[in-house]
Amino acid sequence: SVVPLKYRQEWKKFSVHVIQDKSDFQLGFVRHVETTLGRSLFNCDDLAAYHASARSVKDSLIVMWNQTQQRQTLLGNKRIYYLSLEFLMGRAMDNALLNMGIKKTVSDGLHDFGFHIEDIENQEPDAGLGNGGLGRLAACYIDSMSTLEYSAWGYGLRYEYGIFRQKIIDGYQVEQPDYWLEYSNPWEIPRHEIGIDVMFYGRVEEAFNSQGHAVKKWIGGEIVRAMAYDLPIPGYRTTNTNNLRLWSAQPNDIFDFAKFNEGDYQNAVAEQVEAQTITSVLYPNDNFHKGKELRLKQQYFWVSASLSDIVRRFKKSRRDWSEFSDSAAIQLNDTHPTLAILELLRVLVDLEGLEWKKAWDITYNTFGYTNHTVMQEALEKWPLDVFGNMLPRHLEILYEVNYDFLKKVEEQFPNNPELISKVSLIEESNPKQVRMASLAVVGSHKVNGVAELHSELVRTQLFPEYVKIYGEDKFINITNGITPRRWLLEANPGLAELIAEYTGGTEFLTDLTRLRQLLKHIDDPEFRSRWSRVKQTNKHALASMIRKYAGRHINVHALFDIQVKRIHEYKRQQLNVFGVIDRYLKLKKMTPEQRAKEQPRVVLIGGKSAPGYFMAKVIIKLVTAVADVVESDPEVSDVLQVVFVPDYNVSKAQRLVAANDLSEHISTAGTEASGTSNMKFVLNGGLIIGTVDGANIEIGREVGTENMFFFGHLAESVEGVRKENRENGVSLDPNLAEVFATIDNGLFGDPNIYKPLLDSIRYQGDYYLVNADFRAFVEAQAAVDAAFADREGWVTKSITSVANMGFFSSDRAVNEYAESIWNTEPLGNDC
Ligand code: T68
Repeated sequence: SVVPLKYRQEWKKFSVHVIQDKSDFQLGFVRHVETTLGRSLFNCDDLAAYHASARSVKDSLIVMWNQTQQRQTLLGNKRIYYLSLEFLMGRAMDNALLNMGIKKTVSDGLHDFGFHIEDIENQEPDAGLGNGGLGRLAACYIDSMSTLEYSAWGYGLRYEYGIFRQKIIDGYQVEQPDYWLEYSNPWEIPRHEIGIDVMFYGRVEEAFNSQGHAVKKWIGGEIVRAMAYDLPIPGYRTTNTNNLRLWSAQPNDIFDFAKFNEGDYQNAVAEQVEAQTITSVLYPNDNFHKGKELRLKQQYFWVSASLSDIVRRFKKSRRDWSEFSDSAAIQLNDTHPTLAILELLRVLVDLEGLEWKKAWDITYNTFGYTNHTVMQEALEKWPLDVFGNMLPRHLEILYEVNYDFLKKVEEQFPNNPELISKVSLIEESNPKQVRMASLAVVGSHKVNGVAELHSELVRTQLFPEYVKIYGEDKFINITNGITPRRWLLEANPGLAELIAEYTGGTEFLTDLTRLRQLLKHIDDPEFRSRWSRVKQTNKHALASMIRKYAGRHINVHALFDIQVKRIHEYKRQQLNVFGVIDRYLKLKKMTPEQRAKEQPRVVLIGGKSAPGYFMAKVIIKLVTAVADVVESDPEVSDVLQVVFVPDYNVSKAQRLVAANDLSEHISTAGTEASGTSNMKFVLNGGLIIGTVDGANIEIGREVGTENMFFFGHLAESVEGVRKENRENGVSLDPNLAEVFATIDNGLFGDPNIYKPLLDSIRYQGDYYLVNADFRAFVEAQAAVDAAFADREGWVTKSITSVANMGFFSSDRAVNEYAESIWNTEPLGNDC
């Protein structure tokens, strides 16, 4: 299939080239309108213009992608494979234009045709293939891996329905399907030629190979075909364009011939169509494991297709198996892809005929595992019977791994049955369960947490026995990071421009520590006033977004206080809203003169609840009810506004972070592994009110605790408070008691709606320490008001914080992974 040398000159005359100037873009644009879309200048609306623009830009991306893949293959460096069940990408267009450095070119080109680039970009639906932090982290990391010129691929699933759209009806969350592919996805390249058959169920038989050795054969199962869709991931200011490969389950021509022969044609076809459901929908839970069989099927489908692809690529290089882990590093983004450990063993032993010991060493050296939570309810476990029925051969392999592992443990720590039962890969419960986190630890050469405190808790609370067995060095910390391209340049172009002017160029976008240069100008009145003006402009922009999506007019001169993230009891939006009610009650007790002296505040709360998470839905209802009461009370609405931001997603996040004065990261200490939105908000010039949890701690260390509003119990005292609550009951803080009384009295509608939420605190032990942290929270909010009243002081805090955020770039994080887990280096600009 290779074009012979003598024809290549001719071919190259017509090679597509990357967009250089306006007319390159326009040529592509018009060609796509008139051919791909089959339209003309008589019926090209904004949507068509978006699709034509995207396709014109994608043509360039594909050229860059092809060159990158050829170069990477030629150089033969180790490839990084980032396996994540979620990639929360958001929109692609603006990011591609900025990374390729052609935003102005495209904007001008569109303008010449009578289009405005913002309107065109607004046509793009978010790629919402993730729930929250974990999925967005994967998106930031692939951006950094491209930008830093690592040879890297992401592997995930191409869900037809991403995270649901959230409607608020009568104050309640209502879920609607997110059919993001409705008008097709112009950024993807369907790879019809890459189809991989994945088997489920069936049985294992003994057979003999050509050398007469006994081997296991997995046969007779249901087969589903995985088809690849590729998304080119451009780096910033480099042509290095990595690949995100998403698998889609396809109906195929592999038939149930038994049924077919019985004349049951329709059912044979129907089964194939049914197979497609594997990739139809993203599971909408965050930090919660709900053992659905289809979820396990998704996981194996994705893992099997990805590994078969990785192994095929390795075999093409004709290197010896002993070099596999020098040629590939596979990172497990949480336990969701942990089956990959068993699958690689199966491929190496059953299909490639390697000895067990050799296969094990290769596997162990290839995998790294990132843990994202220590909360018990989020840890993946699968009932042994479900597991063994769907993946009979993998269960055998699991037993073998477990046998070898426990034998070693027994040698190391003889006569310790308690230890053995704690670390076994199988929990002897009823029913028995496979412990996926344990398998991930045993099968990976490094395990990392995502912030210092979290990594400490991983070592001491989650896996202390494994630390004893393997030693400390296997368990490391890599604090999360965010990409400054999306979260500063794209989200806040005004601030990025100002920073560029005062740090001597745009280098800070690839070396975020350069933000420190801003400190030199901290006393410069011109710089300070421009800093404030940028924020003010962003607040106006957010106000119009809020008008559009929530129908509320907000006061742009008030302090913007924002809490946006998944709704979860541990993230404690309920603490925020109780604080708001407390503030409201205090305002109501004031005279008009007193009220006029208060610091005006707009409290914005947004986020999705898992559809089956009852308590989270109650919290949303309470926020919307409080918002309505405050809004319709003319006595307070000048100094306090509350808005629930519906359908929070990545593109809305970009607007919100740019406009924040204050953001809330107030999880019960020890529960939020890292948080990453905390980094985004501070990078955009806001301050944090937060608990001593996750990455808040390190942000405080970098920017200075005098620039943060910390409050609440520390992680080490949480268990003590819980115990005290269990034994002696919860004694409510008087102000919180008043808040509860107001709710019970019906100010926010039927009190029965909120009773479960209130009871969980006052009668059921207050597991999340809402009561225990309430007073400190209210006091910290008062400190915020006082600090904001000193506007100059606040600007100083804002500039100082931004200047010290360099550490939180995902470029730094990815370099740490490369150095301490993947053992690889960037390709370098040597080509
Ligand atoms: C988040 N985890 C952590 N999980 O909560 C957050 N879970 O502290 C951290 O910053 C972030 O990961 C990145 O490390 C999640 O987002 C999930 O979304 C999830 C999804 C499915 C199942 C379990």
